Amino acid sequence: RLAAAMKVFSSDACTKHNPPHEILSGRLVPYLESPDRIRKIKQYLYGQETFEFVPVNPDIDVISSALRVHTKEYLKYLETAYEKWTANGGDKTAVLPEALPHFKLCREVHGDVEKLPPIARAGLYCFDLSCPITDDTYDSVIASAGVALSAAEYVVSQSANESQLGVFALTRPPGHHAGSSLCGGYCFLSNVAIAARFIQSISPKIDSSPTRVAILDIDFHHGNGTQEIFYEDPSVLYVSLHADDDYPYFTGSRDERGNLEGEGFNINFPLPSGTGPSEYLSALSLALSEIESHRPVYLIVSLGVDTYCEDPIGTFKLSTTTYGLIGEAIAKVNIPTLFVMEGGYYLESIGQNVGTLLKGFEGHS
Ligand code: OKP
Ligand code: ZN
Repeated sequence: RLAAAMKVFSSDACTKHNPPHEILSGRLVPYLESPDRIRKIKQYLYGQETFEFVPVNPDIDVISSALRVHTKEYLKYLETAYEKWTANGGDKTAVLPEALPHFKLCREVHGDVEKLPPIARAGLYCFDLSCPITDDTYDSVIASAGVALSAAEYVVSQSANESQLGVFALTRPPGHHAGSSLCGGYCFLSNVAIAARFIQSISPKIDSSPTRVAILDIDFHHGNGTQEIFYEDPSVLYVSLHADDDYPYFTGSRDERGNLEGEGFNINFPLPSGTGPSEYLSALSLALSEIESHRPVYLIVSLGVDTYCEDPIGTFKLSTTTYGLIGEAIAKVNIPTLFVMEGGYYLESIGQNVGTLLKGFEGHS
């Protein structure tokens, strides 16, 4: 087959969000999810002939697409939080919650949340402290979703011409921890979920049922947000490989299998700390057979490379070579595939690891 370059969608606005620090294991450290992450990936992919950079489609309505996944209240909050916070004396650096409505603190949040003081309101929409909202955050999260949407549109438009089509959405901030009205784990909007719903909205329905989509999440961490969003939906299969004893700690077990009509359409593969290439590739092959049984029309990959041996917050032992094999294994499913960037924090190798996986998929590793 002719070696056409893989399309890479990106947006400069994805680098704007840049909180100065976070608290990691009790230590105040520079924010790990930095704009340099995607600068490094771009730098590597630019140096390869097999990638072609494409800007986003400005005509896509990102907000309406995000509203298929997230609540109106949450989106409005993300848009206005910084302004209201600073107007009420909050620090100019970023919005960060002071109190969280833990279920042992209160059974429910009473009254009109819009009337809560901005300092209090911040606690309603996050499950950890890793999502500071700066003056630039909203622009970046909308741009990030726009990148995923533009790439998704391209995948659908080209799917008739090429079955083994692969497209890369270079999103940042990442998305797989974000729920329908919840941020956490550096994630604000669920880029992958927004793309999945968009694909279903623009692709022709077969027998009036929604187009089957599968999501394969290979980030080191469990994608609790993606799981939550599709938990009762049989049309979107969620399959995740992740560390069993790590962040976000309270989700990702094998017995989380979906609910109601969605039962059986959520499949978790928790793996032990220290997992190396051969154990990882065996689990991946089980995950891919589950995906094939679902007979999806499209595959979306939540692509994290924090499974790399040198990653500062991961404990797996994958090598750059392993990523080429992962790409090859995914290509064997042989359906149009949208790769969406998630985590990966070892800057020296992040570009090479992402690029090697994508080249493995394209068959020119
Ligand atoms: C995001 B992704 C707590 C910080 C905990 C968050 C890790 C998020 C990983 N303040 N660390 O899945 O790569
Ligand atoms: Zn991760």
